[in-house]
Amino acid sequence: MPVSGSLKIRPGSEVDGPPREFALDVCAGLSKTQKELHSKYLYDELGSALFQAITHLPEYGVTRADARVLEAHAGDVARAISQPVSVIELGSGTGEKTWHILREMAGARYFPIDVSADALARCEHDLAEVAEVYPLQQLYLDGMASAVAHRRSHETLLVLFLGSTIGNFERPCALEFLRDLRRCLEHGDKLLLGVDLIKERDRMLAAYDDPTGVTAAFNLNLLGRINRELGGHFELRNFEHQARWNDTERRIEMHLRSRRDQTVSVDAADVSVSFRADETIWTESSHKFRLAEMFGLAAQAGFAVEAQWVDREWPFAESLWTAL
Ligand code: AVI
Repeated sequence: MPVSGSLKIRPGSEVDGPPREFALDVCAGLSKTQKELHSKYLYDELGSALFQAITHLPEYGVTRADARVLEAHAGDVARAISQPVSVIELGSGTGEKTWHILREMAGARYFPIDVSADALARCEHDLAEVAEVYPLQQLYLDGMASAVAHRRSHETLLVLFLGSTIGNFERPCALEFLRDLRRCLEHGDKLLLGVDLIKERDRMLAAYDDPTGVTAAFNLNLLGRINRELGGHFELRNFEHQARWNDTERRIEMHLRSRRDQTVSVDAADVSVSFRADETIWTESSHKFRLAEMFGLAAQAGFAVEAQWVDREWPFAESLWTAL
């Protein structure tokens, strides 16, 4: 039985960036005309737990669709790749969805990359029966560099970037990121990219504004995090979660709307910010894709699309690319 490996970068390295960086980003973001906070700050311990809860919401079909397509086509993915393989997953979490892929690739090495030590520990435990697991607690590209440094000769790399996380990048940044990934790979290596497709507006909006209020809590927690970590003085009840569909940019935007005129200070960021009633803080974008646009995106990033599989229940695609 494959055993878990010992290539680990353990807690202690501040993958979230130090509080100073958080404070500077808060100060810069809240000073803009359209106030904004970077979506990476949504994921502290509570935010990550709330995101986990989102994945179980009946209205949020993304995670289940991703898992269904992977389960149905794990064999097709495995057959498209010459062995031996090392599988590198960006933002693996507990690696639950990847189990099916690894089971089809007997003896593969698996490098899950994530910022959560707890998720990686579970991943290492749960997937040890189907792969040699080498957890990397790092940011995506740092983790890629670590995994690639352990590449063996005659080995193919398969990079997994699932769950439509690429949709959280602004489109030009997504392309830049895919190009950075390509630079880490060799000709013939593969990328499996999960993307959420454009669907009926109401379905998309409900996925980001559920009646249970979990997504609202996920969004508002960002203000709570600023209060806890940076001495912020946000009164959370004075803000309200909003999800909007931006048809021009083809994305869902999450905002926090100020319910009234108010001024809020954040001690560690040394700012005092005034809000007008109805003014918003933009906290996240989730871009949605057309199946056909994947060909252009792949080509611009130095890949060719080899296959695409789409879920029937919730339009979501798994796109398999080959590095040119
Ligand atoms: C992690 N990411 C792909 C999620 C998304 O759908 O954009 C984050 C999320 N935000 C609100 N709900 C889910």
